[in-house]
Amino acid sequence: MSQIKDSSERFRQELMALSDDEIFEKAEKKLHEFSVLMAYYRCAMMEIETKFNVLNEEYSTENDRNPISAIKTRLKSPRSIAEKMKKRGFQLSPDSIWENINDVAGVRVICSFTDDVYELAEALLKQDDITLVERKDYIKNPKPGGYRSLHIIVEIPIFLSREKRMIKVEIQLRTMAMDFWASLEHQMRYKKDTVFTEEMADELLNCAQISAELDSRMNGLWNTVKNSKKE
Ligand code: 0O2
Repeated sequence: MSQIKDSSERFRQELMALSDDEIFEKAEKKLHEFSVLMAYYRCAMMEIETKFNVLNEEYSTENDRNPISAIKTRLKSPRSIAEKMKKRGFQLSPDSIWENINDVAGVRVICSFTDDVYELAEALLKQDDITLVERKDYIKNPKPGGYRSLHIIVEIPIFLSREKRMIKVEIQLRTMAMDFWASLEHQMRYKKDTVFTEEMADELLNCAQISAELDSRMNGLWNTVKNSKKE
């Protein structure tokens, strides 16, 4: 932390020595670098979204069903990037964001069944332009609050006119039930000007267990349906 304080102080002193025009020029340059970086993340996010749309299309033609009910993409806001960098003690610069933040680009894939979550993740990871950086299975090991999802961080190349760049994207794969719980939990837990008590947290955890039970039963039923044959 003291390193950041020192570099902010140095930055402040450097700025004080500059004219208004020079400050404007410096700010414009940084803003441009940041916009370029965000454009790279946006491109990588689009590529991942397309890959899942292709897989969904293939399932639809081969198995007559769509395992994906929705795909959502989001680019982390500049404020939220800045807060994360500050919290982790990193300097706020495009290079540092590039090196230290894995979830600037986020893709959420909402599936029908738990089996679909794992099948889609494996199908993506098998593709030869995808590199797995990190995998966190919060379905097999839910978070203490009850959150469930499969998180994978991957690197994917984007091809620009003069170069190829490897970009990190965080992918969250979950069922509709997991998404339902996570969306409502987020609304309740982070509602401004309200208190979130231990009893409320317990009730949410209870709801997460009911939702996990529902997923498990639906997945079991789905396997029975798949294996049944018409006479
Ligand atoms: P947003 O806007 O949703 O992206 P990280 O902070 O990602 O570097 P961490 O804490 O190990 O490191 O990440 P984790 O827990 O694997 O994944 C963080 C993201 O997962 C969150 O992103 C949420 O999207 C989701 N998530 C994790 N835990 C919970 C939870 O308990 N409830 C809900 N509703 N979502 C959760 P952000 O950055 O919080 O925001």
